[in-house]
Amino acid sequence: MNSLHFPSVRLVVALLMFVAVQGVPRLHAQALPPVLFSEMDGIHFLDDGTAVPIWAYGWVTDGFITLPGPLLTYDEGQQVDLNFTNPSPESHTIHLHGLDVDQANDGVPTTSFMVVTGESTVYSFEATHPGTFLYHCHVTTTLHLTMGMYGMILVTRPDGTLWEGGPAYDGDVPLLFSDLEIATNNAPVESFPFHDIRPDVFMVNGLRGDQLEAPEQVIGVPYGDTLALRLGSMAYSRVQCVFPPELNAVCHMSDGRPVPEAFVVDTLEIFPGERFTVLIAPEDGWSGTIPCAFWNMVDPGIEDVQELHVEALPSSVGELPEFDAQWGYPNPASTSFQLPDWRGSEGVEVVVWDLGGREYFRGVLPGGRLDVSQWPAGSYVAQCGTHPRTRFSVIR
Ligand SMILES: [Cu+2]
Repeated sequence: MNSLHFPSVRLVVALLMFVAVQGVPRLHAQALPPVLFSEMDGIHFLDDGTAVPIWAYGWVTDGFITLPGPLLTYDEGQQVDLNFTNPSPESHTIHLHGLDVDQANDGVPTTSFMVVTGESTVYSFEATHPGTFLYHCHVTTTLHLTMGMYGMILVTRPDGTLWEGGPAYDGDVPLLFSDLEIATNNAPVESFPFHDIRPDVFMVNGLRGDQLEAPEQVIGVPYGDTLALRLGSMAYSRVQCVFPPELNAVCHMSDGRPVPEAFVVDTLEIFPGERFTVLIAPEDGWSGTIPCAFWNMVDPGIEDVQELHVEALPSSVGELPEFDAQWGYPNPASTSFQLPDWRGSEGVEVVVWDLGGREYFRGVLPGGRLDVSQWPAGSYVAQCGTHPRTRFSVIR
């Protein structure tokens, strides 16, 4: 036996004793700031299994890119440093569409800068206004957009209102419309004028058809709850959504600002780059769909219809314990729920109550992330140590 390769029995015993005394060393004790990256070698699978080449954004910690890119969420008033690195073969930017940022941080190449291959940057801005926004690459824009370089940004308020003094609601539902032309993605050779792109795949959050019926895609609404549909379009099409009257849909915001007067909406037209915030408070027990038609912008006509599925959740019998706010994300949650990042909350016990005030969970959570994948649908209230109580919903 070669002692260089096999540690002595004494050393192994010493190591085991060390582990027994010290416990397993904690990994990832320090969270690094999240970094977005861009790549040009991704694949987006359609519902029928077709593999479409994409250029897109992803989190460095995930190691892969997605269409659409990750949802970026900020609190109103937050000073944001958006880290971006570009290891891909061409230059890209992040244009913060609709956000009030200064010219240097706007991601428009001609007026600020491009992030060339191998370079990194930080886009700094203050999230001054709550609302629904978008981001996308602004290099050879039509091409880089149709290849998949876009995502949604939500700026929300910890107190669960749409804006200061605005209506209260119970959860956000990001809905990003987009489309692509398979032939272009298969052979991305040059810049296209807008009218040369004729999309043949029409998506909501990168999905279509039956994919939108998957449990985690269905918009679950507990009785009595109000959800904020965050509708934004990166499509080349004009999107037209029809809200059944049972949803009691009211449009409150457009392009990241409150509309002068909220209006009941039955048909909503969303042009490329536009965003709307629509509150829905479905009638008890109502389940159904919101059909969204994609209209060709060049030769007027409907190309495709995708349906958003809304499902009533079980009746809210009983009462929730008192809560202070609705912080944390995503809300509603289906797989996991991230509690707010309270300073000093690491290692502190978390208690969760269900409807009726029964204690449903108690424990210490690394990183403050609750695994709710096996929890029944419904509303919950969580408290971490002596921090304020936060309410959230689980959907199935
Ligand atoms: Cu780009």
